[in-house]
Amino acid sequence: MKLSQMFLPTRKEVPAEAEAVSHQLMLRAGLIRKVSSGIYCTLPLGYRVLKKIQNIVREEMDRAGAQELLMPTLLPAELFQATGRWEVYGPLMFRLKDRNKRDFLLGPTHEETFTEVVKAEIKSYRQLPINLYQIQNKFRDEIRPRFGVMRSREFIMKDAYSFDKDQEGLDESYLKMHDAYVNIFDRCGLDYIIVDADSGAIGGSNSQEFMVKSEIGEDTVVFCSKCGYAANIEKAECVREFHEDHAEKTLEKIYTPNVRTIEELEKFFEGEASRFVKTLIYKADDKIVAVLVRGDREVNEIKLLNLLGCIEIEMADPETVKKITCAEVGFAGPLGLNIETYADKEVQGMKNFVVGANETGYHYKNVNVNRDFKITKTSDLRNITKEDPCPKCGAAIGIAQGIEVGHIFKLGTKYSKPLECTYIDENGKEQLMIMGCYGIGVNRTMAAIIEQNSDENGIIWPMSVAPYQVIVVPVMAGDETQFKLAQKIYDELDKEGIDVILDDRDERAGVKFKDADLIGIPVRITVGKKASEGIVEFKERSKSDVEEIKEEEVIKRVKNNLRLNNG
Ligand code: 9G3
Repeated sequence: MKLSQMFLPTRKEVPAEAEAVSHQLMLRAGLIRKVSSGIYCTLPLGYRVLKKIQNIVREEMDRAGAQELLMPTLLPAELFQATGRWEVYGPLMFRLKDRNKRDFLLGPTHEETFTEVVKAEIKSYRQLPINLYQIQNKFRDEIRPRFGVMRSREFIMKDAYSFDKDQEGLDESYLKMHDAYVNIFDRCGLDYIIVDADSGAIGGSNSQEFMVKSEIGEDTVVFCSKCGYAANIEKAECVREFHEDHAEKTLEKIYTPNVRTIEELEKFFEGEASRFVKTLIYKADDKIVAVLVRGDREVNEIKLLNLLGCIEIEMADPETVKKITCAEVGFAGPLGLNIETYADKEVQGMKNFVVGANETGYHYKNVNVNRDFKITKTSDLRNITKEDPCPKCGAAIGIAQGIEVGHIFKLGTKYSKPLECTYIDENGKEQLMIMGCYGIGVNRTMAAIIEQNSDENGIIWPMSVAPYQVIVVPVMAGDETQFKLAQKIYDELDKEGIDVILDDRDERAGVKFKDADLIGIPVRITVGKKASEGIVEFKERSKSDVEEIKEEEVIKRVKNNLRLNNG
C-alpha cells in the first residue's frame, strides 16, 4: 500500500471530547471517526487491526473446537419475550417495528437466538457437546457512552455458547474457553488478569472476567498478592464482622441548618464519618427503596441489584427524594420512611449513630436499629476497601481499575429451561441442556491494546495486530535514488507476504517520521542519504536505537523481527 493513496486522515490536535489516551490516539491516528454518540466508523487502518484481532479470536476458537456461524442482528421480540428479557432490559434495548408493526430488536446479545436454533436441531446426547460462536455487531443503548469504543452503543462482539449434557460437560467446555481466551489475549500482547465476577442479570452460577489493568478502566478489580484472589469489586465480599456493644442512648433531634454532606456533618458533630449512616434513595426498576451504609462507605450497586433481584437501579432524582423524605437532599434518614429499607451489615452492628431526620435542617443522633426504625433486610451492600482483609486469606488487598475485554459464564439451565432446550439422554429420558456463554469485546480489545501500548508519540502496535508490519520511508521527497531504493525494498517485502506500507508522500522527513510513530508501525525502514551506498536504517517503534544495515539484509532482519515478535 502507498501512503499517498491511503484514506488515512491523521490529526495533530487532540479532540476535546476524548479523555482516554486510546480514544485520542484512535482519532488522531485515523483509525475511527464518530458518527453519533457511542457510534463509530472504523477507517481502513483501524479495520486492518480489527481484522487481525478477529482472526486471532477465530483461530483460537476454532482450535478449541467451536464452530463459527452468523446470527441475524435484527431479532423478533418473541425470542426475548420467551425469557422475559424483552420487558426487563428497558431503555438499554434498541427496539423497532417492521412494516406490519411487528416488534423487533437489534441484538444486544444472543442467548435466546442460539438456544432456539440448537433446540430445533439437536435431539440426542450423541450430538453433544457443541460450541457455536459468531463475531458480530451488538447494539446496546448505553446511558453514558464514553471513552470512544470502550463503551459504545454499537460494537463488535465475539459471542459463543456451549451446550452440554451435564455439569461436568459444562466444566470441560468452560475450561476450553478459559484456555482459548488466555491464548487470544496473550497473542494480542495484552497484560491482563482473570477475576471472579458477578454473573448479574445474565444469571448462571459463576463467571470470570478478563481484565486489562488501566486507570481509565470502568471496572474496579480487587486482588490479593498473597493468595492470588482476584475479583471484580462488584463481587468482592466484605467479610470483617463489625459490632459495637455500647448502651443505647436517648434519641435526640438536632437543628442542623445547611448541614447536608458527610463532611459538613463531621464538622457540625465533631465526629468522624463512621459515626453517621447515609440513607440513599434508589429507584429499583420501578420501586423506590432506601439503602443504608456507614457514612464513609460506598454502596455496591451490583450487590444491591442482586439482593433486590431487579435489572436496573439508579439513584432517585432529587424530586423523588424530596417527595419520599419530605426533606431536601442531605436530610434523608430511615426513621418514619414507609418504603423498604435495606442496610449494609455494618449498620446492623452500629450504636448511637447520626442520620437525617427527613426534615430539612434536622438530623437525629443516638439512633439505634430496631428501637428507632426497622430494616427490611441486612446484607453485604458496600464496596470493599483497602482496609478490608482478603475475603479468602485475610491478608491485605490491592485495588486497581480494569477494562473488561472478555467475560465467560457458566449458565447452567438459565436459558435452556425457559426455552425448553432439551435432548434425549442415554436412557431415553428428556434432559435440559447445560449451557455456558463466552464474550469478547473486539473493539474494546483494540482500545485496550492501545491503552497498554502507546507513548507520547503515538501507538506502539504489537506485531501480531499491527495494521502494517513495516513502513518504508524515503526521506527526501523527489530524490530519485532514495525513492527507487525505497520502492525496491517495498516490493521485496511485499513479495515475501509482509504487510508493508510505503510513505511515498511529498512531505518533509519530520512529518513522515511523526506519522510513522503516531500510527505505530512496529518496524520502520528509512531510506536516506546513504541510499547511494545501499545503506538504510532499521528502527523498531518500541525502541529508540536506530541501526544502519545493508539493503540486502532488510528481508532477513524483518523476518527475524517478525519471528521474535510472533508477527
Ligand atoms: C440485553 C441488553 C443488554 C445486555 C444484555 C441483554 C449485557 C445482557 C450480559 C451479556 C452476557 C453474555 C453472551 C456473550 C458474553 C456476555 N447487556 N448482557 O445479557 F437485552 Cl439490552 O451479554 N452474553
